[in-house]
Amino acid sequence: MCFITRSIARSITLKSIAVTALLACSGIAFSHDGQTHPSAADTVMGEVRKIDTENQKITLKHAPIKNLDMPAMTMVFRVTEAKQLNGLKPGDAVAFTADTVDNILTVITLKAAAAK
Ligand SMILES: [Cu+2]
Repeated sequence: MCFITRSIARSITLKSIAVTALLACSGIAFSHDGQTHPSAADTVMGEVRKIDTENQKITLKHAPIKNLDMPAMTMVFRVTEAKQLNGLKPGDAVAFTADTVDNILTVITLKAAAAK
């Protein structure tokens, strides 16, 4: 959409129209804050390795995380709420979404999944 608007703007000699069109484009571009937001489509399969309820942390062996551009690995994530860890134990299969929150890799949604 932006591309077409810019092409039209370039072909029009009236500068004000071109500027208006470019501003409209910027508005569209900046309406997104540039951060990645996990959606249901970004759900990642993982296996619980360690639970640290006190520090709201979980160690997960996870499949590639597309929205974070991260390959499969085992790593520690923060959870947004300690209660997300309720009922989980090492060895459990989980389905989760993760994102960077305040520069910390954080599990956003987390639920037990059927074992593979
Ligand atoms: Cu990782």
